[in-house]
Amino acid sequence: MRKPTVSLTLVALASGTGVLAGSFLAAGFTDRWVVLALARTAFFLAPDALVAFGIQRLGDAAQPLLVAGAALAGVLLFGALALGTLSGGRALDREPAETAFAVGAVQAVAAFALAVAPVPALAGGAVGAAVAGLGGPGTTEGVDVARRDLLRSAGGAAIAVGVAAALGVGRAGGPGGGDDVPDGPVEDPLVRRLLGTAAERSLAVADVEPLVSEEFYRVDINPSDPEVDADSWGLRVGGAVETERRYDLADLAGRPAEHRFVTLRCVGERLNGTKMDTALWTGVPMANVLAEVGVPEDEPCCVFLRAADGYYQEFPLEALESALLAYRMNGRPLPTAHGHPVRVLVPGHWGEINVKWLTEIEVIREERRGYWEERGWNGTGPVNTVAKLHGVETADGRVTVGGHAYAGTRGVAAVEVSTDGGDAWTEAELSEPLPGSTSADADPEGEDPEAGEAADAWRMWRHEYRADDPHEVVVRAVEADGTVQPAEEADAFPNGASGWVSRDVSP
Ligand SMILES: Nc1nc2c(c(=O)[nH]1)N[C@H]1C(S)=C(S)[C@@H](COP(=O)(O)O)O[C@H]1N2
Ligand SMILES: [Mo]
Repeated sequence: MRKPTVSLTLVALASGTGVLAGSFLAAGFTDRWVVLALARTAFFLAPDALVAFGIQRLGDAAQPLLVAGAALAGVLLFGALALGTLSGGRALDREPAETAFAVGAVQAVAAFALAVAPVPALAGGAVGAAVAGLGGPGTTEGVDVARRDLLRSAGGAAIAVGVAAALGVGRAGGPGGGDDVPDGPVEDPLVRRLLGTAAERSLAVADVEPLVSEEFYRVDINPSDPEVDADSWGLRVGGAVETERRYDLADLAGRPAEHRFVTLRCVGERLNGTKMDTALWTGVPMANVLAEVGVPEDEPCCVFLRAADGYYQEFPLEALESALLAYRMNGRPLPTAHGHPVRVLVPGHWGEINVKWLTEIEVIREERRGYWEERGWNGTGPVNTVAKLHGVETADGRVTVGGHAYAGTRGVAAVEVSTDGGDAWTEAELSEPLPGSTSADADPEGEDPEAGEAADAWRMWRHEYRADDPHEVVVRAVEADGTVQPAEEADAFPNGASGWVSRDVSP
């Protein structure tokens, strides 16, 4: 066999790129796309320590890097398959079309083996074959021909990538996307009223989101969301219960529902990070379901939750008792990104146990470790109290600072601000609490469907003052029982960030 020429290698790599493009055309940004299948495989094979390192040190960059690495691996893998087949075809003096077909066939088989999705595999193979055929071994050899082949195949790959990208943009479930719910006004008048109240109670501070987040953060163990069909979805509630039961969405939707404003915060976020958000969630109180399955007298300690993306978490049964099985978010069906069709919301606890794409709740008698606890985190308990500083406005010697404060179910009673680095403290203006949980059957025009205070939601704070010189602003929250947010600083790993947020301000 002759040594593959440089041009043949490049044609093969272009063909490999074509496979990724073709597969993307058919699959979009889902697990059926070979790149995400590769990323997922790498993620599952990677040692836990590496995964923990990636998420702690790289943060939000970890997933794009993983996808980019997987794409490179994909080009090399499918390119190598093309190169082998092209070289073989050349050595055996096969017809170019026949060789191109063989390239596509080999690539399609490999793509299928990776992603177990026939249509994207075939689409990938077809584009891989087309690119190989355009630039593959011609009938004549020589530098000029090689260059022409190369240009052709590079052009073919570029077109394939371009078309795939154009079609893929806007597809549901893309990175950071997943806003697959209808736009337009919210239909439920009660939800509209509650969201209106949240908007009214929000304080205006530049760069600070209102009380209901406009963009809700997301944290996922996988580069793409699982696609769970709401009609065939089911939740198994079993283990140490009196009667095991299975619920489908209609079962849940047929029960008395509640609207709750709930804040989520990720244990992995920086102290003044942005992985903390609030939404109005609608769902069935977990207590309702637990009463039906019956928890034995001798109170098992814990629950183990499983999800459609392979995620699992364990935490105390007691925490689940006040949880909500949520199927709507801000008046719309739960978006794919946030756990469609059902996720759990556990009052006052770190985001990680608020399992999305929930499929199973097992009541257990002995402790087990959850996904993040196996990786060294300690995030199954209540959240740390925090006051964040995200807005700083300065104009003519007037400074306005503001942000959100959250203390889980302990509640925020006050936020204190220091403008001299922590010596003197003043109470900041605080937003009125969000309304408490509301029965979804309440009369939207009724007296007061929003009496009470949200049990697990943040508040906004704002402070305006005069300053002419650079200074350090420090902010801290005070819980409902008077406890001041601890000053001791700690990184997020493993117990969640703590300390007072501070920032230098130059008027
Ligand atoms: N099934 C599943 N649930 C999950 C996760 C996940 O990766 N898979 N991430 C958890 C983490 S670490 C956090 S902080 C929250 C984030 O919820 P959000 O993505 O809706 O903001 O979801 C939790 N629930
Ligand atoms: Mo998290």
